[in-house]
Amino acid sequence: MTKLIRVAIVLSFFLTTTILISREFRTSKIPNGNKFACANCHINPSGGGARNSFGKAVEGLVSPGGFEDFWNENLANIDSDGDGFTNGQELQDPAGLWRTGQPNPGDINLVTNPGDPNSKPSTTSLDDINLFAKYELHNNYPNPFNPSTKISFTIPRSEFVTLKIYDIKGQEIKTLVNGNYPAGTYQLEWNGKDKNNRNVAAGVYVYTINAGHFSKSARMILLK
Ligand SMILES: [Ca+2]
Repeated sequence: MTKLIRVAIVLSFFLTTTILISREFRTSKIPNGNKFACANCHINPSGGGARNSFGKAVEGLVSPGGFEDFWNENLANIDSDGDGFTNGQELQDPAGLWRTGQPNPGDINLVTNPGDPNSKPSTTSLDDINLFAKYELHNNYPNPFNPSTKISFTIPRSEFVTLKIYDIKGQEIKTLVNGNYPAGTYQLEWNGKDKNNRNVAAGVYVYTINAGHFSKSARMILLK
């Protein structure tokens, strides 16, 4: 055996090992990973290949040296492929609570792929998770943030909605939403600019939604 072939064999062993560990790590951290494995993160439905939009969102949440759980409410709230259904809705775990090894919160046969815009939850699946059952102002993501963050809300029926951002003194900074919206979940992005399009200072900001009789506020932190 030539030295070159031996080097190639050793190299291929390490490459293969690295890929397998990487896949196992990622798929064990997302809901239903046992059933769908890489299909949730890759373009090829049988696993492997380039990452789809959900795979990219997952990868973006892995901290540089950290291997902590990243499936959580924030990732569940993102609509990776922009088809109007959050990752949590598509994976039958809207709150991002499910962990590998725990009982599945939804019907595993109704789980769709949050990276594929052609894969949408069925009507049955949406009924099961009671999609628009209540008013909700979801946590912004990321938080803390710089330079921008996403804020989403859910309304169970058509409402006139306002969503405004205030500084810690209660002064209005920006109106993100002001209009009629049909039932559904919506996501806005705040770019850290005030109503005059000026960058605001680092600090704590409050966002408040009013929709019908529903009102809720939450805090977020702009870091610079
Ligand atoms: Ca989606």
